[in-house]
Amino acid sequence: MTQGVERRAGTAALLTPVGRGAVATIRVEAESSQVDLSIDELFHAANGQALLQQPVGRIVFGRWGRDSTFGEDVVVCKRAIHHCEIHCHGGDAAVRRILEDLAQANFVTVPWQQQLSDFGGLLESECADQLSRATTWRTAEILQEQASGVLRDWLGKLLELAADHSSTEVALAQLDSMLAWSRFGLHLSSPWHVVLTGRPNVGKSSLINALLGYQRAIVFDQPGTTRDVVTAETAFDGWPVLLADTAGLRETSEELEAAGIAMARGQLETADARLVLVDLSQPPTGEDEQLISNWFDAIVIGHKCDLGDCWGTTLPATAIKASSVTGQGLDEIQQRLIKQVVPSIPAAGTAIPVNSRQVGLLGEARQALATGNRDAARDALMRLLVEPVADADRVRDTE
Ligand SMILES: Nc1nc2c(ncn2[C@@H]2O[C@H](COP(=O)(O)OP(=O)(O)OP(=O)(O)O)[C@@H](O)[C@H]2O)c(=O)[nH]1
Ligand SMILES: [Mg+2]
Repeated sequence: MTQGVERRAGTAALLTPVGRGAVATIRVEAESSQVDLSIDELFHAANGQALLQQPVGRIVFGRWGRDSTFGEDVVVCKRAIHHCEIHCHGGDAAVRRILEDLAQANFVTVPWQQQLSDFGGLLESECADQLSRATTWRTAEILQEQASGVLRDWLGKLLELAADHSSTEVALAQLDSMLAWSRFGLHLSSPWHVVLTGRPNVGKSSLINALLGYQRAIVFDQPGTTRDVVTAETAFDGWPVLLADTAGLRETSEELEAAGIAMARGQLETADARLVLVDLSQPPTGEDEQLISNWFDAIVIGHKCDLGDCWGTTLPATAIKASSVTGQGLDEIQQRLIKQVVPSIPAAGTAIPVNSRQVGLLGEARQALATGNRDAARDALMRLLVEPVADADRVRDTE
């Protein structure tokens, strides 16, 4: 082990997002109960007691710095015998100063994810990392559940099943049901991507604005208005969705419009769901019909239904008649979209992988178990809990 590692008193991590805020929080985690001793030189409690004497959970006001007369006002709370939180002014200077003082007291500054992983476990740290990216209560709740033990408990039971020869089938079934939530799990921290497409002027930009409830995209009565891909994030029924408005699809010799159309096609290929719009006030064209048949799993919208219906029975029976002017059909579009991207909702307590590393390792474990390689399956499952130290890190640690 390196000398630096031996001398280390612990770690300090900034919990609040980088940048200015009203209050910043620094979490200090000592490798022993040294958190009291090392911080006592730096923290002067208003109640005159040393940190060692302050009970766990008490919120203590005081000043920070070797010279308390010029110190920062802070609030310190011992959360456990070896870990405390320092709440200070949210500006960069106060945070930098406290972290520098802690570094002098041999508390290494680390990202919060690493601190959590060192002391709380890799799985929990990964879930918390995804939780910090969640944009809705609904997704945050599910991630919180994974972080608070659901994933770890499931894994513990699976390791037992995988070790027992007679339980291979059960273990495989468990892995399959877990892997079935992969796409869902990855979307808890990143929105489902929904692309609106259709011929020029069918009302794609108008519909994206109506769904968002504000004017995000330019609407104009001339075809070929939208060129770039215009995106906006929103949530339907608590599920995060990224809506993308694209250039109207048509043959064109205009270079700029053609570039927009190429981008639109690229977006369509990779989308999680597609809305194909047709203009009900105009008779169907070959381009409309081709779009509908190319994207057979898309939700078809018979748009501008307030202007009459030139389509009649040509409109697919499953299409939704909608109008961005009257608001007709907007609720149904949202419901249908959500049904498509979230066809089922996990019951409380369901274990769900939340990042691609977890999905990859579960896939590896499944593959290994299916081919009778019990050791490799166990290895992949164990790596969910602890990543082996890379060779380069091991060399550095022994220097
Ligand atoms: N009556 C009626 N008019 C609409 C509706 N939706 C859009 N429009 C009109 O249709 C025209 C084109 O709307 P846009 O939203 O710009 O159409 P677009 O599909 O984005 O057009 P491009 O960007 O050129 O491909 C505008 O004049 C809108 O006001 C609707 O539901 N009802
Ligand atoms: Mg447009």
